Order: sequence, then C-alpha cells, then structure tokens
Amino acid sequence: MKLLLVNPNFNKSSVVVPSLGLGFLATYIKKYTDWMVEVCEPVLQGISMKETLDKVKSADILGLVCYTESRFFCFDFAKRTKKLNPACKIIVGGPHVDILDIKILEHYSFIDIVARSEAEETLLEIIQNKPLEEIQGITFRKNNQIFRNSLRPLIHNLDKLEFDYDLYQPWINNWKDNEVDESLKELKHLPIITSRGCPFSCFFCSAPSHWQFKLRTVSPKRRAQWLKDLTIKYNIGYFRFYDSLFINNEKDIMEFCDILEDMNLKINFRIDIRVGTPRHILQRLKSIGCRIVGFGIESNSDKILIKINKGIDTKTIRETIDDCKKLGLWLIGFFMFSLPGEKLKDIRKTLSIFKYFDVLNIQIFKIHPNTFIYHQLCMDKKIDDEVWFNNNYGYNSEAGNHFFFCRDLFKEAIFSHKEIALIISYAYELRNFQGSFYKISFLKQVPLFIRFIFIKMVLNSVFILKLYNRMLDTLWIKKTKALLRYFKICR
Ligand code: B12
Ligand code: SF4
Repeated sequence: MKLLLVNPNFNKSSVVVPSLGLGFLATYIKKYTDWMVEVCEPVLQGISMKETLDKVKSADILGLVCYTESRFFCFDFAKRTKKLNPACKIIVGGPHVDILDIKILEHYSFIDIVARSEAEETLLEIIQNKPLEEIQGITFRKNNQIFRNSLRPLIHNLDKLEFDYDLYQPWINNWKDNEVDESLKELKHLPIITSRGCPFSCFFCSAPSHWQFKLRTVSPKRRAQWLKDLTIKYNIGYFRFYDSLFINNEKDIMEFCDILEDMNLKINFRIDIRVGTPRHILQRLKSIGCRIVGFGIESNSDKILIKINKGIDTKTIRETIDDCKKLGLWLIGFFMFSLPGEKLKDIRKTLSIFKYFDVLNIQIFKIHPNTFIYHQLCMDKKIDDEVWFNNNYGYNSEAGNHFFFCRDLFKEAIFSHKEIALIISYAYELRNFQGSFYKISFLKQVPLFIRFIFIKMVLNSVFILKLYNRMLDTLWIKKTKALLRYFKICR
C-alpha cells in the first residue's frame, strides 16, 4: 500500500522551502505501518504537474498540504488525481483548511477528508482503517453528508516525534537559504523546526489558532542531539530553524547551549527571535553558532504595533537591534505595509530603521483565514468564507488569489494596491542606497586612502550622518508625495 504526500506548489518563482509538516507525517507513518511512503516537492525536485500526477496512479492515499497561497493548485491537483485514480483516497491538511473544512468538502466533491490542526495520529488512524466517525480532528463526507468530528488534543511530548530526512533525499540538497552572508553560502544547508505554536496573538497570524493556542518545544537535550545527528549524517554546516519562537524560556535555551557546547559541534544557524530578547541570551546563542537572527517587526510605528496586537514597542525594537548589531549578528527584518490605519507617516517611521538590516522582507499586508483580522472582517460582513473559493475576488494568481488589504478591496484601506506596491519598490531602492552607505562594503572599490579619510570623516562627524539621513528622508517624502500625486491621492 502506498501513501503519497505532496506539496502541490508548481510555481517555480515562489520561495520554496520543503513542507516540514509532510516530513513529520511521512516519518510517523513509516514508523508505525508497513506502508510505502513518498514525499513529493515538485519545485525542489524539478518535476512538472504532469510528472507529479504520474505518481498518483499507484497511490492508495494522497495527502496534500494546503496553504492559502497555493490553494488552487492544491484543489486542481486533487481533482486531476480523482480523475486518474478514482480509488485513491484524497486527504487535505495544513494551515488553510482549519476553519474552511466544511466549505472545502461542499465545494470539492473529489476531496474525501480534511484533517485539521496536528495530524500525525489522525493520519495513522485513517491508514489503519479506523471508522471515520471515531477519528478525532477530521471532517469527512459519508452518504453525501458532511461530518465534523471533534478536534484532536495535541501530542503532549514533541520529543516523541521524529523527522527522517532520508525521505527528502537527494532533492533536499536543492534547497538553500538565500538570506545568508557569503561565508555561509558554500555550506550544506538544512531547514528544521523544533517547536509548534506561538503564545502571542498578532492579529494577522493563524499559527496560534492552528496549534490550538499552545506552544510546545522539544527538550533542550533532544534539540542538541538532533543537530548533532544531522550534522554527522548529512554533513550539515548551516541550519535554518523555522520555529516561530525558538527562544521559549531562558532556562531551556541556556541548557541547550550548554549541551551543544559540550558536544563541541561546529555549526552555524539562524533563528527567528522576538523583539525584547535579552542580550545575554543572544550572546550565548552567538557563542554556539547563531549567526543570523530574523525579526517579525512589521511596523516601526507604536500606533500600528498596538493595532495589530504585536506586543512590542518601538523603543524595544531599537534596543534589540542595537544588541544584535553589537554582537555582530546578521539581521533580517520582516515588515508589512498597508496595515489597517497605516498612513504615510507610519510607513516613514518604518523606513527609518531599514538601514540596520542586512536583509529586508517587505510584504503588502494580506488577509488569511483563521486570523483575528479575518474574523473581525467577517463579523463586519466585509468578507466571508466564500471568498476563498472565488478566483475573481482579490489579486489573481494561478495558485490562489491574494487578499491584500488595499483600497481596491477594502474601502477603509488607505492605499491602493498599485500605490503600495510602488512605495515598497521605492523603499527597497532607498534601503539599498542607505544600506550600502552603512555597510561600508561598497567602499571596497574606492582607493584605500580615500576610504580611510571617508570612514574617519563619517565616524567623527555625527553631524554629517544626521544631515545625510535628513537628506534621504526629505528625498523620500518628496518622491513618495509625487508618486501619490500621480495617483491623484496626495494626502
Ligand atoms: C516555515 C514556515 C514558512 C516557510 C516554509 C513553508 C513551508 N513550505 O512549510 C516559508 C518561509 C517559505 C514560509 C512562507 C510563507 N508563509 Co509560512 N510559515 C512557516 C511556519 C513558521 C512553520 C511551518 C511548519 O513547518 N510548521 C511545522 C509543521 C509540523 O506543521 P504544518 O506544516 O502545519 O503541518 C502539520 C499540520 O498542519 C498537518 N498537515 C499539514 N499538511 C498536511 C497534509 C495532510 C495530508 C495532512 C493529513 C495533514 C497535514 O499535519 C502536520 C503535522 O502535524 C508557519 C507557522 C507555524 N508555526 O506553523 C508559517 C505559516 C505556515 N506561513 C504562513 C504564511 C502566510 C506564509 C507566507 C504567505 C508569508 C508571506 N506573506 O509571504 C509565505 C507563503 C507560503 C506559501 N508559498 O504557501 C501562514 C499560513 C497561513 C495559511 N493559511 O496558509 C503560517 C501558518 C503563519 C502565519 N503567519 O499565519 N512559511
Ligand atoms: S506573527 Fe509570529 S509572534 Fe505573532 S502570533 Fe504569529 S507566530 Fe506568533
């Protein structure tokens, strides 16, 4: 019997990281059954939709991970599979389906089961042929009726779960983290996740509810041992942790650092941290190989941070940036533009900190199901569950249209999609200009003595630095205002 697990994303230009959820599921099923299990990541494997469909001909169960961004690819792939192999049972899971389970089954008769939230035990019970009525965490169709079973309680101890990277060989080697400095590029990279959930509740994020508002982390010992085993087995030089909150509590993180140090393991890694992480913790992590930190900042305006329930403030943002810079960490910043209530002056505040980051990731804020903002918009009758099935609403893409928070879709939004897209591209432009100034590396082309005089001048003269910043800022306002005037909405 064969289980095929596919991440149905066929968009070669999207950022493709293997779905780690499928790896956990595959490893679990392989461990507890004698089924043949295959994980398929078309873009990373370099295979087309047609070649992926060839694989479903021999599958007894097809499992698809469904993200909002790739939902139409997912449903289209399921439909084609049912046509090719009607006996194949089709199950979808992942972040997009949690609250849209019933709607999905109503819309798509070719999908048999929707698995909600954590699903290792759920999938095992389906494979073991347990009566569907008795399987927690699923929504299913029987005799043309749809049934939603109760939610499955989460697995208590994450140490119990394993991840067999052999299932991802050899194509996992096609994956590289692009957001690293030159010195890490040549190393072998591996994505890894060692926790599930997040205790915070940013109003645009579905992770807390997907994980039933609980955060679980593997034990410090298991985390360190895992890194050691993977480093030795696959010769990994750089790990990118995808944990939403890698640093959960100080005691655990310090224990992890001590164990890793005792192992004498030479690794490099990136984590995503929260603004406000104490400096001594960052320093300790740096000492055992942390090279890069990512921050979800979203906005540098206190008004907006409160509005999106981010739970951080601009003062702490600056302090954490300073700490990371002093420690020599590489900084990656995640930002969103066109957040509800965000005006040009808020965006300007955000822009003012771009120069501190080595890599910027700026998104137009978009709406996902199962988030606070989504529920709010539903309550206000501005959106409803049907929009996710209608390819004519929002900004079209083959994989699934996007609901950016823009004036074209929501009249209370300040910017149109076109305006905000232009502002973002200009922000990148400005940042590159500022960034190269701050990084000094561009000075490499300048003769040594001029470089020396220049650096000395800059370092000695805070006045010049301020003047330069003021100039950039004025330039930015002028250019942006002109841009907005062009769209006849200067405000
Ligand atoms: C790592 C990560 C990424 C990575 C890799 C994504 C990937 N391929 O896995 C990168 C950086 C590329 C990324 C990008 C984006 N991400 Co992201 N990401 C995450 C993150 C932090 C962890 C995902 C993960 O590995 N979890 C661990 C595994 C074990 O969980 P899992 O995948 O959910 O799988 C479990 C269950 O869902 C279920 N399951 C999953 N698939 C299937 C399939 C079957 C058949 C079954 C039965 C069960 C099942 O069982 C699994 C095991 O229990 C989550 C947040 C989080 N903490 O979960 C956001 C998250 C998944 N991302 C999210 C978003 C919005 C994005 C972006 C749109 C961000 C952006 N604005 O650009 C992009 C676009 C992604 C895309 N192309 O679809 C949202 C998804 C919302 C949604 N409704 O789709 C999440 C939930 C966070 C949030 N902000 O709300 N992301
Ligand atoms: S954005 Fe990050 S911090 Fe906020 S709720 Fe989601 S995972 Fe947690």
